[in-house]
Amino acid sequence: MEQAPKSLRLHIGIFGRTNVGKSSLLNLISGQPAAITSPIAGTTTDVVSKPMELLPLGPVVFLDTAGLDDVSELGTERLRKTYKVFGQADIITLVTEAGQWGDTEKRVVQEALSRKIPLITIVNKCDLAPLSPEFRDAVKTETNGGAVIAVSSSDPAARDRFLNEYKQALIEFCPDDFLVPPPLVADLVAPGDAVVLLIPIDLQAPKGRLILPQVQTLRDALDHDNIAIMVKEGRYRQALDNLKTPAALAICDSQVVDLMVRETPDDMPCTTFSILFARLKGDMAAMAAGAAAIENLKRHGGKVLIAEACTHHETEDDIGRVKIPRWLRRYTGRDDLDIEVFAGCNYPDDLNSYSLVILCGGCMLNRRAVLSRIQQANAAGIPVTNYGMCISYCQGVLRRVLTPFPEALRAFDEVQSCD
Ligand SMILES: Nc1nc2c(ncn2[C@@H]2O[C@H](COP(=O)(O)OP(=O)(O)OP(=O)(O)O)[C@@H](O)[C@H]2O)c(=O)[nH]1
Ligand SMILES: [Mg+2]
Repeated sequence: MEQAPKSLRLHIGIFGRTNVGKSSLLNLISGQPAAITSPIAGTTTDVVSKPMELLPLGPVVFLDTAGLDDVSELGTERLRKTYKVFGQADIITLVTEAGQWGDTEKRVVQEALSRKIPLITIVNKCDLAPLSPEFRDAVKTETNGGAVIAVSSSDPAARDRFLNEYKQALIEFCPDDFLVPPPLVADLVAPGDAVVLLIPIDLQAPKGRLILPQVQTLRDALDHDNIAIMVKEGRYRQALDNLKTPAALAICDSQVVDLMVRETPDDMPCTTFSILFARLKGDMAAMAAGAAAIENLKRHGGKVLIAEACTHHETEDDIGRVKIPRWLRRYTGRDDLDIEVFAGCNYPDDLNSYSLVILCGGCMLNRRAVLSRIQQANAAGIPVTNYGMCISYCQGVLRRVLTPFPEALRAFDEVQSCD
């Protein structure tokens, strides 16, 4: 995590009056005493910089500043340093208290709006004065619809709930640049390497074309100067045998994953389009850990949410409505598994009744939307995975197709070893 270059970290500037609890908020978020706090106004003098990893968002750095209303002798110098942070921040967190909205808060909002930096307002010390709906609405109006979150930052018990709400707001409001996805295959193979793509052409395959994940992966391989070979699963072995230099990677549609794994030499990396998309659109490690939680369904049963992003025409052997439920029931040996399917924008607000959430590959969703769904599941403490990972798990080959991704493999093994 410490290796992530600074420019790729989301810089979050924390601003507000002296003594409002900016440093206490930083300490609550980081879960450690990163900044000195005290009841004396003007405790923070220099900017305190705290890098951390905020999953599923990624690497961030918090910049805790001196109060903007500091009128002490050294105040001018402190103000100069604080103002510099406006120039570094990708997102601004304004800390205030219930009912407190004066020149300082207006100045922060003005800086944010004029620099087009997204703003999240934290109403702190809610143990002393709760956030009223009227004040929440007033802040929303003043900040042009920015997020408003209540907290009591001196209370460690408030951490989980607050962090979940805060992360959801960061995912919603952070600039697009910080949602740039990792590559599809470029970091897995070298230019000139052969990559074999296994594409089943079954009844579900759309007439006359390939589906988006296949096209995107093919394009990525070509962009990185790979030799891309596309075959139906029946020609996979022949394609491998015909190559003078062994292929560096095979990628298959999850529905033929057991065939690919059976026919791929042990020392050749292989994976699935779904796994590549878990990384491209969301958080691969979280989804690998989520797949391992299918084991709990075997033991305890439960309710499963299948969330499909698009509202395609339902087919006889529909992946979300028919095939995945069938695989899950067969693997867990539970015919009574309660499976609910939500499609399109339809996504439940409350996930608490579910034991597992299975998202589709998300080819029609952007990274922000998938991360938001993952964070919602994380917040509810519900494991989350995707279609392809679920299929590979039920076929007993997920570990094999995760091997090109050590971090995801670790997350998967950790859950398995806890069982
Ligand atoms: N009751 C209550 N006290 C809080 C809360 N958050 C912070 N405090 C107290 O408020 C005082 C100021 O907190 P700091 O975190 O130092 O505030 P700051 O905004 O960083 O202050 P400066 O660095 O001086 O600008 C400390 O005594 C904290 O313990 C809260 O949620 N509730
Ligand atoms: Mg401080």
